[in-house]
Amino acid sequence: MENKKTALVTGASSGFGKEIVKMLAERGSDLILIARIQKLLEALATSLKGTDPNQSFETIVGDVRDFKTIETLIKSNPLYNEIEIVINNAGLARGLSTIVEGSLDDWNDMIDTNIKGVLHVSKICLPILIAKRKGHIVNMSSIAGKEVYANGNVYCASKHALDAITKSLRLETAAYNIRVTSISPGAAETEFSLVRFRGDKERADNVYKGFSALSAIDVAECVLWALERPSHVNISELTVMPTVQPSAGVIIKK
Ligand code: NDP
Ligand code: 8X3
Repeated sequence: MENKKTALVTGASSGFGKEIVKMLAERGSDLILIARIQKLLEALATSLKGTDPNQSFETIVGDVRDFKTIETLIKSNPLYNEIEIVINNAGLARGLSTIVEGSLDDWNDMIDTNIKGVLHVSKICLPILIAKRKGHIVNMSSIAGKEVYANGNVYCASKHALDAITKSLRLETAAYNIRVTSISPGAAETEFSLVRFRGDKERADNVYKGFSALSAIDVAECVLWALERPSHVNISELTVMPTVQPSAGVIIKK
């Protein structure tokens, strides 16, 4: 990055978000970390402290689905007016089933988090970036936003919608010199499958057996690379896949 910047990262407590936070902290950024589980968030913030006495690590225990609450929490944070980078990373899949057998609660969870959560946080932070006439929004999409796979229906739809939101944001913010990037990873080994299968560890572990999945670090490095381009360069879209995953629903396992 061209100089030290303040970044807000949603879904900061685990997986991609956690690695993005660590890399940004190493580069001297002040950070606002958002997730719902306080213990994990605070453990991460504590582990970051001490790298530089002048750095600030703020935590917000909040749910991006709840606009009113997250708006109050973000706007009252001491770093709010300094935000230049917004990483919309919080997201999840719930279940893997046909539409006829799908759970309404699972659909609402995915739509409210992966679509509305990004809209909420963008709406809250954009006025700051617009006023500064600079900034960078990075949305964590997925290969599921470009293709569909069997029984992935609503998760894939949520990420397709996110890609539409990202393109719309780009149209709305280019005049203000704001960059908007979409990162679309394939299968990456994080807590993602454990969440998708509601704590069924054996089923989650099986997803990653027999091939080298992406790591959270692999994906975080892509985000940092996009952030670190010069300010006149916008990485619009970046798709990153395991070598043996040639498309969303195909993984060549040993
Ligand atoms: P993890 O489950 O490891 O991390 C998800 C993070 O999001 C956690 O910090 C979680 O914390 C937070 N989160 C979830 N729901 C909410 C919410 N409503 N409000 C605030 N925070 C929330 O998954 P990943 O790191 O793998 O996933 C990150 C993003 O990457 C997601 O958008 C996912 O769809 C996407 N992705 C994942 C891929 C993969 O294969 N792993 C591939 C492509 C994209 P907490 O539960 O405490 O709130
Ligand atoms: C997660 C990627 O293909 O495992 O977004 O659903 S996939």
